[in-house]
Amino acid sequence: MFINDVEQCQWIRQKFETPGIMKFTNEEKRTLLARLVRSMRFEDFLARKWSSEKRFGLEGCEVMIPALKTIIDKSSEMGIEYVIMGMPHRGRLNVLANVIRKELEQIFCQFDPKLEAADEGSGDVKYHLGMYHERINRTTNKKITLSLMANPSHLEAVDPVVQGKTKAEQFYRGDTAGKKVMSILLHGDAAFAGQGVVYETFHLSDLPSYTTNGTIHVVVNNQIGFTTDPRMARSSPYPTDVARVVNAPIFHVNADDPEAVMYVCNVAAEWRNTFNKDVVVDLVCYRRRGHNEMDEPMFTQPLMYKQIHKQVPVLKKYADKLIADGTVTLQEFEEEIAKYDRICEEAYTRSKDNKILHIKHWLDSPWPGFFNVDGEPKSMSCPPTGISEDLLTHIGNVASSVPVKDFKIHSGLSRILKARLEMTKNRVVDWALAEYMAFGSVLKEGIHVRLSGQDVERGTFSHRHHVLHDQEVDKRTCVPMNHLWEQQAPYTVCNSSLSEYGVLGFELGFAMASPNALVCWEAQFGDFHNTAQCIIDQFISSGQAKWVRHNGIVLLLPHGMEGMGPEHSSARPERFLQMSNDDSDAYPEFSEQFEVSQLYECNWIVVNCSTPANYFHVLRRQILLPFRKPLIVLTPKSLLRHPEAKSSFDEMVTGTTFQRVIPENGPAAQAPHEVKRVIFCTGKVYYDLVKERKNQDLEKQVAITRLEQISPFPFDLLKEELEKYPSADLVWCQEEHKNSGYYDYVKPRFRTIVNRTRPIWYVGREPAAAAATGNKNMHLVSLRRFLDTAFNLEAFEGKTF
Ligand SMILES: Cc1ncc(C[n+]2csc(CCOP(=O)(O)OP(=O)(O)O)c2C)c(N)n1
Ligand SMILES: [Mg+2]
Repeated sequence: MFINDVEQCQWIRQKFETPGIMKFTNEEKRTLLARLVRSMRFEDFLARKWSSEKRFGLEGCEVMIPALKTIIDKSSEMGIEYVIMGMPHRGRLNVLANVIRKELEQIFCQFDPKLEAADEGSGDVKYHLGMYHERINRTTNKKITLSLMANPSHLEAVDPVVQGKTKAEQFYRGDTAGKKVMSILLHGDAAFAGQGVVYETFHLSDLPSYTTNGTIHVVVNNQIGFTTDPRMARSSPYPTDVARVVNAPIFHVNADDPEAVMYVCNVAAEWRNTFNKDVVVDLVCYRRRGHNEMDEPMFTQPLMYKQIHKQVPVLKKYADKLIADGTVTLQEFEEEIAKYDRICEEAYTRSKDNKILHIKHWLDSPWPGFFNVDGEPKSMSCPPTGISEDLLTHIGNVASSVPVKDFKIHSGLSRILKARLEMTKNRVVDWALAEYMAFGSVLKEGIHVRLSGQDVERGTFSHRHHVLHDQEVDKRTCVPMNHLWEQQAPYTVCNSSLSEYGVLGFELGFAMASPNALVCWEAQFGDFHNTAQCIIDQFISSGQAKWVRHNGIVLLLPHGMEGMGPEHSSARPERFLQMSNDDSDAYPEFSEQFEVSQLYECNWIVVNCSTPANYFHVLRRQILLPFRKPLIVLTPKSLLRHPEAKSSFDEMVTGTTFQRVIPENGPAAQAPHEVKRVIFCTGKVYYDLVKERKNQDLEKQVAITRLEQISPFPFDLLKEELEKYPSADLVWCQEEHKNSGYYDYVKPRFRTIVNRTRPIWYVGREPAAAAATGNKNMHLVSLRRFLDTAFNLEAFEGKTF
């Protein structure tokens, strides 16, 4: 890499070019040997006891354990108190045992097929689980906290999650320069060079609201192998070059030379803790076995593996050297081995008593005080989400002002702020102001709010303007949200780099650190979230089921068919709904706390609010709930400025709350027996339907009921609605194409409520391959067509279902 800082170049030169600089005391060499003994004998022990189980052993790179321990020792010496780690499968159990120091019996018992899970959820394989541990670092005698993040199989996906959590831990400690909290990321060589999220994650390291002030990366590089013969230079079928990936110094070191590894790791830790920049340690090694222990590498790399099998293990080589130069005796070495083998045997015996697995013991982020002692929510209710009129007015006034002196804003923005003031006086809000009030009110309650994504400070649709820019002083900015009260939690609003995978992973990690934060990620358009699909599938949808940890991240996904083309129209609600875990066919029992218990059971919440007030409430509910669930919000575009899409303070004041369903409340609701049709819908199409109903003078015949929380499905409220209109047609109307949107999700659930006695007719666009047309005219024609059907009261006559 190119370093354009003379001081840093000199620093590196001095560390590597000073003759004789690599010196260790006998004590240090003995510690290194003992660490190698543990690393090697741990793998041997597992191989002996469970010869046919996958464990993704370290054989060939046993030096990784002393390498990590050296990095942690040095960092602890330089002031680090908390290390957050992310890593793939290779050597993970060894890291848990010998770096994090998870009790060995807890690891061994995981190999028992009869082990029963005590927690809810589906669990995960042993080499994916996380860990959190506070201990005393034996070298420095200082307290150190180590956390290894749970991860999916998807290589490198955990990287941005680790960085987000690290950033959060730094933020909550006021550790702005990263002097106390640090992350370490481990990589395989193929994954490091092959997965774009590695690059996306590196790219975050220079952005102020995303930097973790330097990360130490360790690559287990078993590609290059021990041979210089290029025909045999790869022990894996994925040709890559580690050096091409990053803009950070890379220290390549021979993994067969433990002292060189120890030296380089010390330098890397010093580098990170001196310059607060990323650094890569490339452990160039070989892999003694196949990809996992069941693989036969001789199938595909016969000559190379013949050579590998001739290699003397690093432990033996290093022990021979220390014995030869008199640093240890053979007897001391053998005793060290016998001692560790005994520790493993004893733990193995104890592990047999463990018949129950508590995934809760494998949490990477404890949330002290949030749950009760049994890890359950402290209540099963949610307080109403409305707030006092005074608060609404105060927040509205600050949102309309420039709270610092001599600050000149753009005249266009002055108009926007004036309009906000006017709304506040008139006791109404639009979308942007409702969001302001939700964020502002939770800040008052000590909840940190973080909003991240591309161009979120201004808002993609230029509606938000949370950061004001002085028109006369370069780079002078002001965030009025941080001027609401003297005592308030901080508000972070930050434009991200152009990344979805990396940034969404980062925010998810941020949200993991504490339940007392409202962490929101906004996509530029909802369509783009699919570049972050792995984070959505592997962490957000299924994270709690696999790893127990709740997460309250909010995804704001601009969505709506407005003739803006196939990639600016759809947040693909159908995909979120398809992954929702509520049962379409089970008729639920309606208890008093149905709303909250349903939320507690679900894997995430999907909403599409039709009013600013409801958006305000759902954001506040997210924090007032006694547990955390991811919240997916389909957010509007044209409704941001729609004259009808406004809410009165009356819908937000104390006593009001989030409405999962907004029932028809016009003339049709006054005489429900005369209603011919009930149209159920969600989101923006409501406004088109209401307008059309008025035009056709059908306000008595057609009721329109809005579904605001789509999943979990509000069976209870919809049942009431359905029973109210016994002789009406039931219609689901959506603007999305039939194979997208909500229809496939809502249809079987409506049918469950009516016990399959009445049909729920579909009105909307035909099925289509692309999410929307790129032709405005075609868009309008299809809109006209489905609105006609929606109000044609004979449309379904005689049709069977
Ligand atoms: C995103 C993703 N793609 C593919 C895989 C399947 N896979 C598992 S391990 C592996 C090879 C990894 O090689 P490397 O990163 O060098 O690690 P090593 O096993 O050599 O330590 C692959 C392709 C995966 N787990 N994740
Ligand atoms: Mg590899």
